Amino acid sequence: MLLARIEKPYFLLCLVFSQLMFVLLFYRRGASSIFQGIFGSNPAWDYSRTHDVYTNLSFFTPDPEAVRTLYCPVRSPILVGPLSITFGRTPSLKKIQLRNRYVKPGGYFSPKHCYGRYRTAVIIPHRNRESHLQTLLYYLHPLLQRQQLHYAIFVVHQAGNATFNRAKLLNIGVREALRYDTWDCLILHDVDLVPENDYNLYVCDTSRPKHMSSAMDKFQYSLPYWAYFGGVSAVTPDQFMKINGFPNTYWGWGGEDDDIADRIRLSGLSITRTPLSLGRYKMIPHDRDNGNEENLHRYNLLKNTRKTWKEDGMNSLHFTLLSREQTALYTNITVDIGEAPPAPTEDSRWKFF
Ligand code: UD2
Ligand code: MN
Repeated sequence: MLLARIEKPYFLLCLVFSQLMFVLLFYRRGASSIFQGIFGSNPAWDYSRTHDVYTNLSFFTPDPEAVRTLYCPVRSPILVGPLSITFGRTPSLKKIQLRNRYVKPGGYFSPKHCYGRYRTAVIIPHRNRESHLQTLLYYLHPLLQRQQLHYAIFVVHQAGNATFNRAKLLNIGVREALRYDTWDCLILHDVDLVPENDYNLYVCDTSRPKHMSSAMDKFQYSLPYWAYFGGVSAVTPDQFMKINGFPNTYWGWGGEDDDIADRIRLSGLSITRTPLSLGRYKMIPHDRDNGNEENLHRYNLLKNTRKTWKEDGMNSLHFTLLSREQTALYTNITVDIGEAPPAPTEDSRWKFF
């Protein structure tokens, strides 16, 4: 019966086609997301049973007798999984400081019992979102400590009222973070995204840029589209330099995340993604900020990424550093990044078509 069917050419064609589609899907989205698509979300994590984000931190009470001799294990033994996250009252800086007694000025931390195996810099672009920043610090510090990382948090603050430029601030954050220390991993992190599971490790994949916020509550815990690269991502310094960093030319909301995904592809790399069951984030609800209006030129810019990515990025980054400050919970870098160029006139706009 099967043999008779196989002899029919259209049946063979269908078979080959469906196998090709399957291989393509595997390659693009990873096996785990396909299984999740078919069987629903991974039952291994029960997000209805969550843990306090400060669980197990007493483990870090330093023992004056202890001598650090070994590297921390690859997977920290004190992780707890799904976390309780609520966005009620903003935790005060004082409270966050009290609960994170071993975080050093500049937002540095190094495990006390072992040598941190991974060195991670978290970089946050910021303006006028102090309450979001405090909420993120309240949740992120204990999570990173439980992961036993050697880490620091850098906040790059755009001074003035010019249009916001997320990608350029991230470029600056990388350049500055690398002046302070050597890092295995750079985590580019929106200020308003809080991770829901401490098994979502803040470390890099050494062969591919990693998109970490694959499942956000604002998109019903699914990926909005397959090339999506917004929110939280992790790249090694080498990967970041290979893609010439992020574009400096996207002013206002939108487009820069797609440009980054494009430059990853154009430089010969590909994206890996944290599985949907793990890459879960809650976004602190907010309206669009003043000074971060939708970037209406983004589609024109995106059409040209292929031509521009080698000239627009880390190798064309200019800014004025206004201050570097080691606050109790993070390193604050304040910069003047200039202004968006004047909007193209009607005449020049036509040249794109
Ligand atoms: C989405 C993406 C984000 C980025 C953006 C388009 C998610 C969760 N995130 O964010 O990564 O691609 O679209 O540009 O889908 N910010 C400030 N002050 C401002 C404006 C922005 O600090 O006045 C920072 C802050 O870190 C914020 C980030 O820029 O999280 C992105 O801006 P957004 O949160 O307003 O945009 P959103 O949520 O649509
Ligand atoms: Mn947001």
